[in-house]
Amino acid sequence: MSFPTTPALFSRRDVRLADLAADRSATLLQVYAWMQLARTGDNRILDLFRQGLIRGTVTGGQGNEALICPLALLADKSVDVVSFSHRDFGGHIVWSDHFCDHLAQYFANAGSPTKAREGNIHHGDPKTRSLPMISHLGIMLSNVVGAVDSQRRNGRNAVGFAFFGDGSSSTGDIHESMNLASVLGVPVIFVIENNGYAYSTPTCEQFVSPNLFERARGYGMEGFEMDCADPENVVRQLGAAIDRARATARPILIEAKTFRLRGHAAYDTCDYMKPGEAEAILAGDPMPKWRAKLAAAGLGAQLDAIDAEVRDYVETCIKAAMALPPISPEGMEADLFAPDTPPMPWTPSLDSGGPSSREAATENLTMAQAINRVLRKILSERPESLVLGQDIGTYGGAFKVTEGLLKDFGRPRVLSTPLCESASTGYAIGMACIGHRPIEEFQFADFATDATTQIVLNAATYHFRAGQKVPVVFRFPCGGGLTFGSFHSQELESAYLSFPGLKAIYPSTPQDAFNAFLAAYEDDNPVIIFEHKGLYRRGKHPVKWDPNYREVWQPKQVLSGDFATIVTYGEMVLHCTEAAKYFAEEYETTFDLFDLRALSPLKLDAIKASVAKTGRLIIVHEGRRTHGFGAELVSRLTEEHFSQLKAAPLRIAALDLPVPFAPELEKVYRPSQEKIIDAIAAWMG
Ligand SMILES: Cc1ncc(C[n+]2csc(CCOP(=O)(O)OP(=O)(O)O)c2C)c(N)n1
Ligand SMILES: [Mg+2]
Repeated sequence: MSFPTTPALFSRRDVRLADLAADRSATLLQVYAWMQLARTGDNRILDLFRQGLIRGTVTGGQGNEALICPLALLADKSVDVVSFSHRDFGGHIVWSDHFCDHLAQYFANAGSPTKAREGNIHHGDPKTRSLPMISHLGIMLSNVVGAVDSQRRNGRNAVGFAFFGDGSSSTGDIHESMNLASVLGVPVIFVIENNGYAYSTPTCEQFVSPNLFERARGYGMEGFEMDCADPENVVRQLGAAIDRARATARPILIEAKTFRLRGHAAYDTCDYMKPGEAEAILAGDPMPKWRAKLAAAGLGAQLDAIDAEVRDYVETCIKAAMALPPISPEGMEADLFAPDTPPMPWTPSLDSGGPSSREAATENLTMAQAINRVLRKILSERPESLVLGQDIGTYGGAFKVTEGLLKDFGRPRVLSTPLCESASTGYAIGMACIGHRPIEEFQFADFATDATTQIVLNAATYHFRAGQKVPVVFRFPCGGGLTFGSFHSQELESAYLSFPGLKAIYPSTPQDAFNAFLAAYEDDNPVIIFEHKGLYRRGKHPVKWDPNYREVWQPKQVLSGDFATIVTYGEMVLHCTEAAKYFAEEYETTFDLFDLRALSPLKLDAIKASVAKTGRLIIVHEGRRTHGFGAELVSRLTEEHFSQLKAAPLRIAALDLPVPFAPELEKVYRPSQEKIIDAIAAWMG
């Protein structure tokens, strides 16, 4: 795409404190020029929205320029990490890319950096560590923490910038992220853009203590207030803070007093304000005041020249960006997942030359041991790997699956996190955006619900909306039968996999678990591994290095027969195998039995062929029936062979209840070998 030549005025995107000392006027004019470009851009975007040429909505940054332009100019854009918010158009245009790229994002045409899959300011530039925001406020903070930590682990002296408004300051993720950054010692500058309102809600309805920056003390970090009426003041205060964060590797909280000059968004009439209030806010606009100050200092002619050049440049760029062709839907489905990559060069043995290398060809291991061994292998052979989760270090995890890893690989590669599922997950996502490949353990799969936004809306959508690979493995210890009750026993596959963009494997044997980790680890997409807790120590089984470990993405035929096709996964594979053996012995009735293994993407060809052969289908899973995974399987497996079916498909699943606690109740709730036999027998009629 050929865009208008960028004027010399905008050829420099950096300002350092030393520049102010060396040539104060030139430096302030440079800051002014970028602020004027941001303001003019924002104003014109608003006009174009009102003309119906931009869709969705626009949340203008008018009033925020004096914060965001100096900040982006001061950042070291060769190493630093940022995630701009919905008021930060000025930051985007300084950080990277041509002004037209940012406009094309609003026009949602072929030039859009998100391929028009995201609207207005939901873009970034992952290749320069500008992490595109999702709407959910607060979510991006922990991504910045993880990305900065990734940079620093790779020897780059990076600082991060994470933004939130006075309203967003009330979310839980803000707290989790600041605490995490402080505990881990990650130098992120958390910037509260306090503009007095969140949508229509004034700060007095948002929090009680008037000084948000004072929260910093509670997190053990420095905090201060910054008046953004004077950009020179911002350059000086912010520049010094960035230097401190970089030198000390400590986070800082800055409460920036900024302005929201145009209400919340394009459609906001501000009628929730007191009479005259909106006008008073507009009158407080720092831009004309600062301009007058600079003009009074003798820079009037230069300012006039800048204003004229900005006006022309913005109009030329709008024309160029508007002239781009409309977006094509081509490739949209293919882009959901990052493409497959070649296998990693694993040592062809269970272990590696790591701290506990053993050369045995085959060993008998429990599933917990197999996972421990494969984590060791990954940590030994892949320097970009790390494992994280609650209590996974000295304690070895709630199920002792990570036992001994801390001793052998040390912190921070084996990282016990504070109790903060959302921020830990966001941290892992941020690391994955930079080049690390984290493996995150949830203590129980149930607690992943606290990280749902990070998993299903952030990680899972990243490649689709930004072309960014997010290689994270999420370990979900799941399933019931252990008297753990409603909040420690659930099967969550249908909930999570109803969102696009996640891969998932649910192994039923120690060998498959070993293989699943290698296959998931080297995948460039977020992958959930469901680990049934009841299988962790269900006997020892042979495990060996399997060069075909990627076959775990395909179903495995466990038994062959002709009466019906049984499809299942997880612990139910064991129950179904026993049930099928019973029918073979007692009734001379045999089944094709498939262990699905990969729940996403579904690979159903072999199973469809089996259904075509047997004409009967039985789905067994431990999760609940309604909206359960079986509904999707039945539909997909019968739609092609519906008229050839000899019987209605049978679904065996849990009751539509929370998982009850007492063993007598849980037995009734969950499928068991006996219940599977009874259900099939009744169905056979
Ligand atoms: C978690 C979440 N809840 C609600 C919204 C809808 N929303 C978008 S912006 C906004 C107001 C945010 O206020 P503040 O954090 O002060 O930022 P400002 O818009 O003032 O810059 C709301 C409620 C959202 N994006 N995310
Ligand atoms: Mg606000």
